Amino acid sequence: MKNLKWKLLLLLLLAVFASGCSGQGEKPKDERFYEDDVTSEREDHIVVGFAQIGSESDYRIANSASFRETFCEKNGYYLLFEDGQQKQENQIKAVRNFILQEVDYIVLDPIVETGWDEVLQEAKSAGIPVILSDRSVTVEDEGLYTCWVGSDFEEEGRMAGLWLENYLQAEGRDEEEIHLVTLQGTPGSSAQIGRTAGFSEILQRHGNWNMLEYASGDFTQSKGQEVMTQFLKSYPDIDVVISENDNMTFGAIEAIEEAGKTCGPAGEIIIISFDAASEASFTAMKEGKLHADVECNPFLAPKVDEIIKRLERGETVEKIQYVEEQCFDAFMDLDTVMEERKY
Ligand code: GZL
Ligand code: ZN
Repeated sequence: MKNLKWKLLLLLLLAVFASGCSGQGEKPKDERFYEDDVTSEREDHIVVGFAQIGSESDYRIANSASFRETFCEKNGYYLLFEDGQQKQENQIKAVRNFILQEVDYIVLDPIVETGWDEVLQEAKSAGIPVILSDRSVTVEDEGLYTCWVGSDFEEEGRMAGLWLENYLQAEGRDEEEIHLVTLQGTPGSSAQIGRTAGFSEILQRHGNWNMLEYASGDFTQSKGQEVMTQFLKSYPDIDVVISENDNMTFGAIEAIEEAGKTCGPAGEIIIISFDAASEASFTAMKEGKLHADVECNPFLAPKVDEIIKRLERGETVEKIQYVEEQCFDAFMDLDTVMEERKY
């Protein structure tokens, strides 16, 4: 019996040395790059956790691609990318996960403006800087985030209103009673709040502009089509549709055509959109189905990259950093515009 015991012990010792798992041994390479284990990345990468909203629109797809392209290994980054699937609680969970993993920076694109104080306080207590990208937050203490880089949504709304003002003047319709409806984006999101407020500033200047109704299409094509169908049933005379993003616009165009009506410069209903973040929106303008599209620049990652590099050098950064944007319309040389842009 005794002999057997010695033999078993010997076998066990051999097994331990053979596998080299004395506990201190180097982890096999593939395990080192396991998604959730970023500690091994710390030495030579800036570890960034990005809590993205979802994939609800062409803008969002372009915005996510911008982050994946910019925050790559050759740029000195290790990116943890979490898709919130359009739910705030998923984004909050993602931020808590980044804190647990002790990332160097958290980038957050907050789906709505409120409900972030607690989790941003946790990030601050963990000493992790938070950079807001695209949409912004309303919090008690502005010190809970380092800075926000994105669009001036109110300016976007004003640009849409001014474009309509000029167009109606040019058409000799500046005294006519104009009936408008608005497809709003996700209620409470910075883009929805800003675009509605900015357009409303111009709306107030025209007693003959009658806004029949605001309703949310949640920035998606299907909801946009559903709401536009409802609008067409409720109002026999719609002169203008303000649609707070292109995907809702594509849905609205379908609904208008299904109702046997037409829109765009070639049609009877004026339609103005936001984003201009995909080829489809420029095609809609070239086909005469869409009058104007206020750009919402999705390529924010290079700006966030520049901010992080400046913070790494110990520099301070401005609290708010707007990206450049313009209003495109069907009457421009859109072929040239598209050549100059990324699509
Ligand atoms: C605006 C962005 C909005 C886009 C929509 O910066 O947050 O969210 O306008 C997207 O297309 O869904
Ligand atoms: Zn009318």
